[in-house]
Amino acid sequence: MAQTTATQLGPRAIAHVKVTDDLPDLSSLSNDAPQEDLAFPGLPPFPDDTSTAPLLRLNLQRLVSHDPAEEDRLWRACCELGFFYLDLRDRAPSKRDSLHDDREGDLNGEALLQDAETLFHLGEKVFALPAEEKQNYDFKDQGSYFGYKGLGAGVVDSKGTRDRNEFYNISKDDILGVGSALPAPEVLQMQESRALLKSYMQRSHAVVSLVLGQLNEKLGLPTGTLQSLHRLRAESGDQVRWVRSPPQPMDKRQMSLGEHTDFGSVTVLFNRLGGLQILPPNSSDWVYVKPLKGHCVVNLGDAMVKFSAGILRSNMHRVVSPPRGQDELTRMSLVYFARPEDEVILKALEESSQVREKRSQQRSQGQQDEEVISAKDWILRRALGRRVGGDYAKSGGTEGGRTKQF
Ligand SMILES: O=C(O)CCC(=O)C(=O)O
Repeated sequence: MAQTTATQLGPRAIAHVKVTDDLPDLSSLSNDAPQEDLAFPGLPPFPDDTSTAPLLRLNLQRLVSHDPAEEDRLWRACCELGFFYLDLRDRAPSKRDSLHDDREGDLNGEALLQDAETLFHLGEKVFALPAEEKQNYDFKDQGSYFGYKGLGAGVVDSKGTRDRNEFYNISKDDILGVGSALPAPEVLQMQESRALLKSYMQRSHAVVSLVLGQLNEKLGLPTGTLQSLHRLRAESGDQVRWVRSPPQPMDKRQMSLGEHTDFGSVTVLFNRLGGLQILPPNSSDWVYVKPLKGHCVVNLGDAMVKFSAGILRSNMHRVVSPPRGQDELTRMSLVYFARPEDEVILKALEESSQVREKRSQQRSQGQQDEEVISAKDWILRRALGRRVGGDYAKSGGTEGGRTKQF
């Protein structure tokens, strides 16, 4: 019998990350194994003998204080893998730490961790609603990807194989009052829930802005360029998502969420059980990303690939059954997807000489100019293409050939 995610929050020790050491081109990202106990209390341990992805472990406080070595590591992680851990611990909680404060721009890792933990519980309440009630909030037929998607209502491949997860997407614009409010179950309409979601969105967005600011600098873009395409209070497809995957029978396992690159700019992800896997560059072996307590996983999406003409990487990932020992549990994850503002055209930012140079190399090699498409249309096309009855062929992103997408 599946356990709920409440059980994903309790004590147990995990020794340390086993860093995969046989991946080509990633040597500079390996050997970053934490020596401390970063296990999730109460959960069966992530198995020590399972290969894990060589994500760099970056530290929020060091990035905030512009530690040059940490900024270099961020750049490397974003160019070589497009995925990294971010250690959110240790920052003294803000003095005005109330859900009712308006904290745009507030970077507070501990408070973000706390919001994420509380949101895991709220997510459980949403998924515990009767199936027919949840179904009222599936807005696919109205051309929206916000709201609920039932178990098996998405596809994981071009053959139309059904997914094995349910998820609920909540629009940032709805919660911040930038756009119109969508119908939602009562538990999400409560003032307390909306305040929590608002806090989590603002804090996640602050992390995203920090990452964008540092990438902006490394790309040599005019100050504030990337941040100006991702203003918190501008209309965008930013959303919070809970993903819930029940355990699968051992002999009938398949992907819970199909392989993909993220559609948007920067993703902030919290999970407690294994299941997320990435396909490292130049490798055909999928490897688990081991969840670490006190950390989120950050990854770049296709918009960053397009803005940087492929200098930055959005990596393929998917969700499968958790590894041995964790595979009888229901898995839940919590995601903040940051996307460019709706009207932003996804194209190389040639104000950067690095990007201009890269584009000129690509043109000289015969690569066509990119398709002219707004962030809104790109995300809609990709998200709805993965629903049952959608156009799967149109759901692809920049992964189709890193050298072809422009
Ligand atoms: O559940 C996870 O760990 C990842 C979720 C994900 O990749 C997605 O929702 O796009």
